Amino acid sequence: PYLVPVVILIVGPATWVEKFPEARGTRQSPVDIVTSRASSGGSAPPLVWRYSVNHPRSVVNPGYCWRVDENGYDSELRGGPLGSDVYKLQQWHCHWGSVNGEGSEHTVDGRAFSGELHLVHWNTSKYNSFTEAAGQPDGLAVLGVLLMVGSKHDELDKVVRLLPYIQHKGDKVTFSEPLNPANLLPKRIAYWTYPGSLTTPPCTESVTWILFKEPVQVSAEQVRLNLCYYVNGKNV
Ligand code: SG7
Ligand code: ZN
Repeated sequence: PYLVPVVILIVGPATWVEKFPEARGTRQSPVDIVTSRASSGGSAPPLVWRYSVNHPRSVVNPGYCWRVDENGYDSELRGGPLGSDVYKLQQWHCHWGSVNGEGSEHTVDGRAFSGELHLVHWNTSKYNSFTEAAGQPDGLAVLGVLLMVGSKHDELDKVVRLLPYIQHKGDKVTFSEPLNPANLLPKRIAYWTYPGSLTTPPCTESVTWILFKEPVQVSAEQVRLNLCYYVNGKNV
């Protein structure tokens, strides 16, 4: 079963509205999930992912945080709230805060987490490219994973180990070991879902958000290394 949050709070930075009119829209992300107002999804089909493991991936420094590009290989997400369409994994990235415990974009009953991982997929059933899909109301599906401090995360550590090599904007390195994005997801599949937007400009209202209820643990050292290399107190 999945839950749909009913009340949506607009928390995006107020000034984005001037440059990006869409930031004034009615399905802006992120939101605070008010668990008492979330409704049960009833008989939604199961959410299914099938991710490729053995293909070349790279991690880049886009000028804030990091992003792992899937480089066009086939990794699929379907089911759940996505109807009959198939979505393909494009990239995944993380958001961290300047203060440990405040980095997540979504909050749950007002509570923030240390960070938030986003796996960005686009609708290949209806659109021809990521760029085209990113402008459509059913174009993107993002899996959100809340990160909290606890034990070390082995899969995420493959990224953390490369951070020293991408310290400057535009730097990019290729992984020398296979990665499995499925290892980034929590064990329990229960999630909240709602129609929302990109969380950064241009804030396009093209994202079906699927936020896992169970947070995933990363070590304090992993959070520290992420904060120290990229965000400098800014969470983009
Ligand atoms: C991050 O979040 C980046 C952006 C991403 C944006 O700023 O990962 O992607 C690139 C290519 O740098 O924007 C269009 C897009 O994926 C918003 O994505 S998010 O809503 O999942 N946070
Ligand atoms: Zn994101």
